[in-house]
Amino acid sequence: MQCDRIWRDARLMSMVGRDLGIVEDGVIASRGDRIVYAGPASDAPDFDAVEETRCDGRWVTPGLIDCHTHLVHGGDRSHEFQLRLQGASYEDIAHAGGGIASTMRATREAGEDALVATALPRLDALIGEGLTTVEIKSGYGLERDAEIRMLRVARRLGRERRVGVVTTFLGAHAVPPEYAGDAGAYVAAVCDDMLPAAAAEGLVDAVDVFCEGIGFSPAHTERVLAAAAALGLPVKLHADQLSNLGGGALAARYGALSADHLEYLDDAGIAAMARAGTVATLLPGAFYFVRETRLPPIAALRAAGVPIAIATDCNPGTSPLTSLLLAMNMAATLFRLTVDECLAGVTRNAARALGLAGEIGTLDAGKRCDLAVWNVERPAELVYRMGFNPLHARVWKGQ
Ligand code: DI6
Ligand code: FE
Repeated sequence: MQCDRIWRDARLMSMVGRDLGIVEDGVIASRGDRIVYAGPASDAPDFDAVEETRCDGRWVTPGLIDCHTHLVHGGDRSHEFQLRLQGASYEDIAHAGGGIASTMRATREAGEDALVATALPRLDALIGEGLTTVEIKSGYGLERDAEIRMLRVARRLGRERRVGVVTTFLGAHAVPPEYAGDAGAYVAAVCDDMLPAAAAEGLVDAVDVFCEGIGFSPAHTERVLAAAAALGLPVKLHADQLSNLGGGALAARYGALSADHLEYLDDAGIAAMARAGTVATLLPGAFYFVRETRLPPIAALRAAGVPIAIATDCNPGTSPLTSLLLAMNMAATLFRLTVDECLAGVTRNAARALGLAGEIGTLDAGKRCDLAVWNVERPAELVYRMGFNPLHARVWKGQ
């Protein structure tokens, strides 16, 4: 059988099925950007490959997927970090005109090239750890042109680097100063002007809302979700992060791909998400950075069979994190996720949170040939180390 590339002598974490899908003596073959075979060497067809790579017994996983980031933004918030070290809370800072509004100002001032230049080092850090797909949100422009610029930058990052980029419109991230005190008017602008304009340019793969006391009420959130649905766009939600507003259940009602954060998610929300097949995306970097003490309801999510994804939430205010490996370690240590759950969270379930379960996230014939090859002895080592990168090689679309 003809193929372009073959990887032999690999130990596979295929992530097919419910666990790690381990294959001890494995082979992967690709044609074009697709996997044509991934499985035991003993069952492999007789391949005639243009190029052959010996993995010398190394572990191979699907390329890692970060399904929730705010990677594109101007400036940083290290000064607010210092204020928080002196006792100010995230909400105090937000109410004093800092927080998302301060990143909004820096993002509006930055041109497209500057936004690309500041995002690239963050993207490169993720890629350097085996990332092959990243979701990138808007949400720091908070006006039509600046939101569109952020999404254009996100698309451009996908041309500057060999990586898949999935965009999310998050115009409803905060009420900008022009609409202070009139969230309803801003939501109308989001629904009637900003979102349709961004979608018309093909810049929107999904729509997200920050449903929170310091963000948007459930009623306003629902207007944005309905506008997205009317445009045929999938939705997701920042839900139940700092308080319980029923965000998980609201997300489920709109068939959301994912509901994210979820520290305050309640039983009704869990049941609704389970029924809707909505992924629970956990963001342990934000939990750590804001020193949250309330844990997401892991045991109940597990019991209900809600798929769990893990992401960096890379953003300047609450999670300046550019390591999915560290996010996995935090999910294990802080949330007590198992090694299998952590690895599924950055592969199979992250793919599902992006609506790409048929395309990426497992080593399976027909999927995109996105691989990470690791210098580790066993799977747990990928979750166990902190600040050490054992990546040996990364393959995107078969190359
Ligand atoms: N939740 C978060 O944790 C971030 N956005 C959101 O909706 C925080 C964004 C920021 O503070 O800049
Ligand atoms: Fe976020």
